Amino acid sequence: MPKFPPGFLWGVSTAAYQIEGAVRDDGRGPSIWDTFCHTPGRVRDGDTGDVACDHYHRWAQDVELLAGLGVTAYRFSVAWPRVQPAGAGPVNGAGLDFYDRLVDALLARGVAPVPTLFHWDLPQALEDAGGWLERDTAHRFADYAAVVADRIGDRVARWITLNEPVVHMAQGYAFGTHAPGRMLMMDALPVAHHQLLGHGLAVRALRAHGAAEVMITNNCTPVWPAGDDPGPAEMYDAFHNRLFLDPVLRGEYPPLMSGAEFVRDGDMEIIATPMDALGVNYYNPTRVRAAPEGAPLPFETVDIEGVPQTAFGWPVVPDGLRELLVGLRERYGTALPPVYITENGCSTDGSLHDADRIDYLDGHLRALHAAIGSGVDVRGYFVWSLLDNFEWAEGYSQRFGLVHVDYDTQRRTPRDSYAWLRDVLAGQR
Ligand code: IFM
Repeated sequence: MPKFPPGFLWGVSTAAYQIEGAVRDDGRGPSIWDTFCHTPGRVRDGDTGDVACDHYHRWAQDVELLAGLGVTAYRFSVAWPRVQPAGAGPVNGAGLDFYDRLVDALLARGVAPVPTLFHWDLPQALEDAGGWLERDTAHRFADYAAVVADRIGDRVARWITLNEPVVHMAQGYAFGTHAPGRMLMMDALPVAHHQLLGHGLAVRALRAHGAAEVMITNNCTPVWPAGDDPGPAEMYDAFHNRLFLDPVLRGEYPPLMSGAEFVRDGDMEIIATPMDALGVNYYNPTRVRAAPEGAPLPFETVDIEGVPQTAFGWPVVPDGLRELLVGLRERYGTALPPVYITENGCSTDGSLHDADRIDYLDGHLRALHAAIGSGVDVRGYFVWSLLDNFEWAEGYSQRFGLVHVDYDTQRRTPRDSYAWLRDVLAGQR
């Protein structure tokens, strides 16, 4: 593996609902994912995050796995319903204690904590009041950000506000395949705006608490037209990428948001509050063509053929990461802050001998190195994920972990990819 720049951050990522379990412990309130999972037919095999990887009780063992891997950073998410069970008002000290202990344990092992404040587990009480369709949720999010920063901000330098707001809007509110399961199609657009407003307000709240580096994490994809007409691909690009990048980096929306009455005077300045970095999650490019007449959206995705696929059926295109990063630099120029790849990884058949994951990571790291070589300022890379975990609507059917989890016994067994990455990281020191 070629050498990455000095000080480059090496990490792995997880998210609260996907690993913690303990959904009723120590005062945690219900989240939209608890409700969704317990609604028959929503999640494959009726799986829930009730226990997940039991990380809430086994966190110390998981910190040892991180230390053994030799990462210098760990991206985890804070469960809003653990900290503020009703999403507003009373704070649950026991919930904060959990993250406080985790941060201390990470620092003791030389691992920088990188918390994400929202990775989709909205407190159910806020959803009952309208969720992200309501502007008030943005203000509640900023209050919650301040509560968390007040407790662990003295030891945390880098913060992520939201994870993949496009996925939460599209799957949660437009198509109904994720919690909260609403099917509003284009009427879900206020969810984009209110999440971004919450992001901007949270950036300000975190700064007021002395945060050194604040970013948003977006899911980004290079978009490839399926035929001669670039129109559908441009529309998809606007919906998936630009809707969440243009406002934070340029202070404006792409035309698809024109005339939206929920965008108020002053909102764009808040949303464009300068960030110190941009988090990018990359999995694969997307090929797009026009949808048949009468379809609810004007575009549809098409399989990318002739390349390997992950267990999820996602195409493996390592160079797409280089293409994406170079494209972002061309599009945003000096407005593009330093980038962290905050997720990249693949699901496999679950075997401990995961040569396919090693190939995936090796290819993507080389593509990342090439992007850096062509001048994109990338400061770190996080593998999704440390452990096999609850993969949302797919339940436990997709295994993304460097470490295998036996869900009957909660036994953790490092895969071949864990040893491979440990050796790669040793070579980078
Ligand atoms: O598991 C998810 C994660 O929660 C968000 N990014 C994509 C991952 C794989 O689907």
